[in-house]
Amino acid sequence: MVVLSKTTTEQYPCIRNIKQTTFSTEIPLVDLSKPDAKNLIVKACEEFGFFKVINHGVSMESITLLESEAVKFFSMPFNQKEKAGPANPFGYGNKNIGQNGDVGWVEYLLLTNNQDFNSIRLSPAFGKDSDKLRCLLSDYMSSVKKMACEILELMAEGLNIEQKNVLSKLLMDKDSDCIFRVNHYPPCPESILNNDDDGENVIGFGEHTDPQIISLLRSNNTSGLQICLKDKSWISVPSDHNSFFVNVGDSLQVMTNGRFKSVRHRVLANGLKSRLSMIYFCGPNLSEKIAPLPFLIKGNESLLYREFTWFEYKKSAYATRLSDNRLGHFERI
Ligand code: GA4
Repeated sequence: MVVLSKTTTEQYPCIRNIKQTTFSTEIPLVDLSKPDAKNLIVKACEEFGFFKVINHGVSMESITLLESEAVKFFSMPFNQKEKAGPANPFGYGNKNIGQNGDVGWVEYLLLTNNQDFNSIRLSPAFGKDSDKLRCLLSDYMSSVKKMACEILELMAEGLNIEQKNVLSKLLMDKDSDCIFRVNHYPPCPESILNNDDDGENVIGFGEHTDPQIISLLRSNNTSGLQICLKDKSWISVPSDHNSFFVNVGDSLQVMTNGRFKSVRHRVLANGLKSRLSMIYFCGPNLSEKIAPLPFLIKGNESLLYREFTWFEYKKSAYATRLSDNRLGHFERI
C-alpha cells in the first residue's frame, strides 16, 4: 500500500463523504447445522439480502493459514506488491477499483478459479512462496464453494423448489465464473479525527451491489462493513472472524424475480486497525442464462427482468461505476 497522506484523500474527495452510523445486532443469523436453516435463509434474503452463517464447515486452519499469507503479502513494500498488478481484471490493485474511476482506501488481490493462472500472476511478487499460496487458495476456495452449494440447496428447499440443485448446479459447473478477492484496508488516521457524530468517514470500498448470485465474505476482527436496509438507512455489521457473511447478488435478485434483493453494501476505513477481508463471488458459467425461475412465478405475476447471459450482464456491469444500479438495463418495461 502506498502510504496515503491526508493530502492524498483530499485529492479524492469522493472517498471522504460518509457520516458515522451505529452498530446493529439485528443481522440475521443462520446456523447451517440446524433444521430451520432453510427457512431462515429465505427470510433473511427477503428482508435484508444478507445474513451471517455459523457452523459453515470451513476449517479455521485453512482460514488462518490463508489469512496469514495475505497479511504477509500486504506487508511487503509497494514496489514488490505492484509486480502482481494491475488488477485488470486479475492481480494486485491499489486504491483504484474497477476501470471506471472508482477509488477507495483499499488495496486488494483479485484472483480467479484457475489456480495455475493465480500462481503465474502472483509469482513475480511472492517468489517461491507462490506454490504454498496456490495450495492454500485452492483448499480455501473449494471449501467455501462447498458451503455456497449447501446454502444454495437450502435456499431452493426453503423456496419449495422441487429441484434442489437448481441454483447449486450453477456453481458445480466446471466452468463456473467464481472469483476471489482479498481486500486490505489499512488504518486510516483521518477516520479517527472525524469520528464523531457530525464527522465524515473515509470510504474503504464504495457502496455497491455484487453482480453475481451470492458472495461469501469473512474478515478479521476489524469492523467497517455496512449494509443498506430497505428503508435506505445504513447499519454497521459487527465483525466476527469465526463466521461468514452472505450477500445476495443481482443475479439472484433476477432469478427470484425481485423476491430477494441484492444488498447494497460498503466498507468504511478504520482509524486504528487494519481490516482484512476475503470474499468469494459465486458467478455461473459465462454462457448461463439468467432469468426469473418459472417455478417461483405465481399466477399472473409479471416478469420483472428479461433473460440475459451471465457474459452479457458481467460485460455491462464492468462498464458501470460502483454505485450504479446495474439491473436497470435488464428490467422489463
Ligand atoms: C463488485 C463485486 C466484486 O468485488 C467485483 C467488482 C468489480 C471490480 O472490482 O473490478 C467491479 C464491481 C464488482 C461492480 C462494477 C464494476 C466491476 C468494479 C466496478 C466498478 C470483482 C465484481 O465482480 O463486480
